[in-house]
Amino acid sequence: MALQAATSFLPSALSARKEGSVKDSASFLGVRLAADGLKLDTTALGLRTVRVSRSADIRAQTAAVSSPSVTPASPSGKKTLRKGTAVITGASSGLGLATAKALAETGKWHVIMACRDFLKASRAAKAAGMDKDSFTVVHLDLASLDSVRQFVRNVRQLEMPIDVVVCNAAVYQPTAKEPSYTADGFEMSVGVNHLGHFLLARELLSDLQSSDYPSKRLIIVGSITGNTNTLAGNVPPKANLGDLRGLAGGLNGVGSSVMIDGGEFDGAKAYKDSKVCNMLTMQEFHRRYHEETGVTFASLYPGCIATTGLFREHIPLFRLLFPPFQKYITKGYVSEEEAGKRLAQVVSDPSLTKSGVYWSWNKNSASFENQLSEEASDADKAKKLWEISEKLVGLA
Ligand code: NDP
Ligand code: PMR
Repeated sequence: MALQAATSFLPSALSARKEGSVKDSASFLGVRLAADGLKLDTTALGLRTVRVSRSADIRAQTAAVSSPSVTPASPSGKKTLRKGTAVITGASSGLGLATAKALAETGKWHVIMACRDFLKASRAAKAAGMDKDSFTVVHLDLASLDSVRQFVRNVRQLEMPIDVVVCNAAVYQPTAKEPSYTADGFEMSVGVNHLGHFLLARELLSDLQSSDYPSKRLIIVGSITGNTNTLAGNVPPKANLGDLRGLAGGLNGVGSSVMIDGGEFDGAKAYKDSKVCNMLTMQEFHRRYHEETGVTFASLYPGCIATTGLFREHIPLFRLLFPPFQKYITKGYVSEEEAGKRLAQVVSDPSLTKSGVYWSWNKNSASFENQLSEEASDADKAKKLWEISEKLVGLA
């Protein structure tokens, strides 16, 4: 019955699209969708210049004691690549865990699981069958800039090279009536998903740069819902950073808005805005640092992984209907395992070394370079976002 309710709305939404109507709309679990002329895309369905900082010195020293990226020829005469080390934030569930597992299973990667709940992460890795030598859990709470800085110190003490960093963790608060805040007073979704990762990525760039691994990568997970050039990205509330006046005011609700564009609090919009920030940040990193550092910067939409903990705060009816809706109606559904393989590809596949790309996968699970929306590819906005963000996290 409930499923029927969910499925019955959709043909009208899609047929409205087919007919190119600009007025038709459909409602799903209380959400109104205006399908106004959208492209239905179910397949996509402290370093301004790189300073060699003290941290880079530490990495350089540790690199001297760590194994070189290519070990000498074995008796068979074949050179082998050393194990890569990948830091993955939010590896205690969903996409992050599936990616950690996929990488660990190859035997070619050691995963640093950067998680806020140490015990949950260790248990999750064990339950996923990950070999105990294939991962290290290091505490990271992205809702605290102090925790991010502490994480960076801790991870350096492991004396492992850092070859890939994956900014994956996220919170989504679609039902929150009031905003909640990080330890530094930022609205939670943008604070965790964007600002915490911004500081982390900036700090670890020098470590990536000093790694001797052949392909060093910084990956920031994006999403279709932040891209208004897709049907999914046009489900209200739509992402929109406006002129970033709320962000510039500190997103703290004291004398400034908690929303990036300066509007009223909306948890679902805050998440989508944060994903736009993630995709803009990846491109700004690419423009500023790709040539200089050789690091590949990438983002992706892994598919709709409708079963993950991301929807934990959504109403129960949504959690019940969302997976079948995505599986049978939009066909955008992807399992955690498949999504993990996709992100693992962006981490390690030799054919995905192009920098500045937003990856997606088609129905046959083949990767392709996708187009970002106008806002998510706006270079001026990316620059402004970068400059405001570095002030907020204490880098400028
Ligand atoms: P999950 O909720 O399963 O995973 C999110 C992870 O983030 C969890 O490990 C969670 O930790 C962690 N996390 C949350 N807050 C913090 C914090 N303050 N500090 C450190 N870690 C934190 O969701 P998904 O796997 O679905 O999401 C992973 C990524 O995929 C996100 O970036 C999301 O935007 C993206 N994505 C997801 C899609 C989907 O359909 N699910 C589609 C497109 C993109 P804990 O386990 O302790 O709660
Ligand atoms: Mg969406 C091709 C259609 C498509 C795809 C790939 C997604 C992905 N969604 C699509 C369409 C629709 N969604 C339609 C037609 C509707 C009904 C109006 C719809 C509704 C909907 C809701 C209420 N969808 C959602 C929600 C959420 O709360 C999720 C969200 O926006 O989280 C931020 C969501 C999602 N839909 C997706 C994906 C991937 C999500 C999770 C978003 C994310 O992780 O970025």
